[in-house]
Amino acid sequence: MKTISTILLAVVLSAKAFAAPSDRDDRQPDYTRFDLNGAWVVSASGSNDWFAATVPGCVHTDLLAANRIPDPFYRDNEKKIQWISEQGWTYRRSFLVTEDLLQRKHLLLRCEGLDTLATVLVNGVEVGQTDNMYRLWEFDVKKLLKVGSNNIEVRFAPVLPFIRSKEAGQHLPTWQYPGAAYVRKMPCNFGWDWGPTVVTCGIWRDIALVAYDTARLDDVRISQDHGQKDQVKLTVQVFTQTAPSADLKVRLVLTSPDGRPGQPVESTLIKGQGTVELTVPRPQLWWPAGMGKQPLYTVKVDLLDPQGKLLDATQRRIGLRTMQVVEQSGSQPMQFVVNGLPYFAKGANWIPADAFPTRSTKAQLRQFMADAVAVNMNSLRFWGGGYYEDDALFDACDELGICIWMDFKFACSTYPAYDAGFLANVRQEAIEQVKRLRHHPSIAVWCGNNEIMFFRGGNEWKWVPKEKIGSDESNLGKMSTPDYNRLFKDTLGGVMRELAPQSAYVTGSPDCGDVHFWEVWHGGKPFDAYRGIHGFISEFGFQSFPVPATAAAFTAPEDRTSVYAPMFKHHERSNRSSVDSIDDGQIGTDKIMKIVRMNFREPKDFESTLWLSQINQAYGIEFAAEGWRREMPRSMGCVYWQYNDNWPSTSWSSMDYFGRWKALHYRARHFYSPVLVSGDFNAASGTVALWLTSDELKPVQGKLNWRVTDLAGNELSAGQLNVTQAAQTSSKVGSIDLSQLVKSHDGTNLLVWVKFDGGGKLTTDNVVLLARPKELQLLDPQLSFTVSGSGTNYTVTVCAGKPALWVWLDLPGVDARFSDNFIHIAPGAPAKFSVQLTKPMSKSGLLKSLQAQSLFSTYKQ
Ligand code: BMA
Repeated sequence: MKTISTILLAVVLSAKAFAAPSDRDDRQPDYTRFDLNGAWVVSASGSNDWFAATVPGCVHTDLLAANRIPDPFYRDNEKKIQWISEQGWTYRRSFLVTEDLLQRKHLLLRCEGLDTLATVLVNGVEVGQTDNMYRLWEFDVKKLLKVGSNNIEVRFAPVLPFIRSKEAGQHLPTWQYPGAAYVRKMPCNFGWDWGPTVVTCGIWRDIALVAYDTARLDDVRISQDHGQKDQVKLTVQVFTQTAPSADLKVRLVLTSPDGRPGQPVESTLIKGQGTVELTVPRPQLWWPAGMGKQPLYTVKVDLLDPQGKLLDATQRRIGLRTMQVVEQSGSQPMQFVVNGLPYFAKGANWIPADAFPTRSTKAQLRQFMADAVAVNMNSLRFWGGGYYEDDALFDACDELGICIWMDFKFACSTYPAYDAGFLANVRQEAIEQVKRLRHHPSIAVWCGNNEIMFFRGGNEWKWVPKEKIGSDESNLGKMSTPDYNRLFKDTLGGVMRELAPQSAYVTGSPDCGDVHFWEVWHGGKPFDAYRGIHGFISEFGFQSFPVPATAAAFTAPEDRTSVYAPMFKHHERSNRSSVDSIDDGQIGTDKIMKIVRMNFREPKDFESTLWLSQINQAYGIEFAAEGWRREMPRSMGCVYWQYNDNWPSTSWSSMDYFGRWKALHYRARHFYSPVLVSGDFNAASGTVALWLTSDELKPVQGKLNWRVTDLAGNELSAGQLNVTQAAQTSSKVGSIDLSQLVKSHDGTNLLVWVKFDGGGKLTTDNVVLLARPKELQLLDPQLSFTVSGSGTNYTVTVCAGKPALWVWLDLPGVDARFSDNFIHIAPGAPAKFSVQLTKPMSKSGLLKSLQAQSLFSTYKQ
């Protein structure tokens, strides 16, 4: 291991590289920024045992990199690392300051994210204390710096003792970790019912020295007026921080989506503020994915002194669109309206992609968003128990057309809304986040919180002083309406009205008429219960086990014998919100297995249990989604819980921690397809109603074919319909009378194959089951495949000798992306899959590893 002196030397030397400002603008404005990210050292506070640290980062990832702790995500190592959060940690580095820099009038230390209770010192002098990981902190350090080497130290106090003492003074009713709501720190850091307890600390976003002389830009606020035909008027308000006497102007350039800059427009600032109006003729509107394109305009803002010298520069990338949220009223569900058109929201709930946020790269975040569009989603809800996500995630959504339901980060707890200091802290947090993010066209709605006012089962949460709670457990988790209103309506709502009046804001989910429906998973009801719910369903879900490769990443071979093996179960959290809770994964594992057994037959081994749990999850969510899409506009949103994972685990996700698609993610491509063909079997009449649901903005025309086969694949009946489906509608387009066939063959021996041929992406198919999958008398599908291609790109054609349900390809041990999986294949109708590999592979190598499996192969025979 390196000694501390070599590390410190390396840090000082590398600081020289920071003499050039990071590129805010290539014309070198007067406002300059000197990056202090990179190599730091860290030690347990008070112990002088320094080791290398990386900023941005956190103490857990630094300890891991220094080989001082085992991988927290492996087996139950999580339990062994809880000590980290009980003590303080100090980060330190040195940096060089030049004479020139010291001459600047304003010299600030800018910390864009300190997690969480920090004391900041420069050259041994305290410059400030922080208590909110979501806020930006700037400290005037001009008087403290000197030419040559300087040092900075950030001391993090442990939050656990702090919240314990607060909680002892005043109990905060919560579903979260006790007292966690006292600190403005990512709630799921303390553990959640899908994630580990890793209470981190550290410098988790950029840190820099910034310098300017006369003035710098503070805020750029852009509003759009779509009131006139064929043009959009932009009002750009510019706010600066400036010397009172400074005489300044701004120059704005609007660049069109194809990169052509418009004429610069200049305006003089009065008292450091100014407004510029721009007109966009023939505007290209921004649309959610599937409804149109995502053209992005750029507003470049230069701040100039009277001589035209560039003081500061920034830019905002915007999309031209109107977006409204219509809250639920009467039988009209809550819905989104973009550019005047209501649309059905198809998506899932996003949680932090890693329990250690700084490990997620821009490329990974973008891939996550691309994987949403790839399965025909147009919406993601950025859930309230995480952190305000990185710019890169919003940029990707802007570019790809994913509409964001943006929760402020409050979840499942009461908060000290009676405390003026707490409210002031939150207000500042909201101001900064709204300023940072409001221009993103992808943000469809801002929302105050997750599940606070109305918790599962519709209970109102009231905040009651400790002495009144007494031993009455039913008072736990309650907050008074005035407290709720003060925080979510007045404070957050107030910031929205002031700073983003054109953005939609709702106080909480689900208290704007959206629905969190948990009667299936938490309530133990069968999937059929989804048919009894209507509206905008913003949460519902069912768990599955991870894919075998992911299971292998967090377990030892002996843990992979049963889903009840303790180390495997350790990564199932449904009935506990932190590592200390009593349940050990038993209840959640039982829930999965109970519903798997209700719908499917007994799996043959450990791996088959994993796959089958995924097929079961996909089966349930597809059943729900089809129903809600079919009844559009009675229902206008289907946003399942949950999109992703923050560690390798058993959870509600459709894509796991490593970005691997589970069966549900593959099936989402089908049940969210722009045109959905589906069937609804009525056992009483023996008929199948055929439905066509279209999200297209133009009428869709094509042929709908249906075939009925037995489970040996013999065709028993077939038909065709010519269908025209009006734009954005859903209707029953036909009905098949199967009463005779049901009598002669039984529903357990029949399948209805439906296909709508609308051309290209409008061609879509489906299978209608007349019985629970468990009852189907499946035969060995005799799957075979042929492979063509080379290197990293292959096409696999899969044939089935008998009807094959939920067919998937797998390449154990190889990183591959499949164009599709978990599809139904009829005899005589081969299916093509494209396979993309990260590393080239020979055709013979591929043939050796490639496996085609189906529901049948998961069963014990
Ligand atoms: C919801 C969420 C999360 C939780 C999930 C599963 O209601 O808002 O808090 O993880 O249910 O229980």
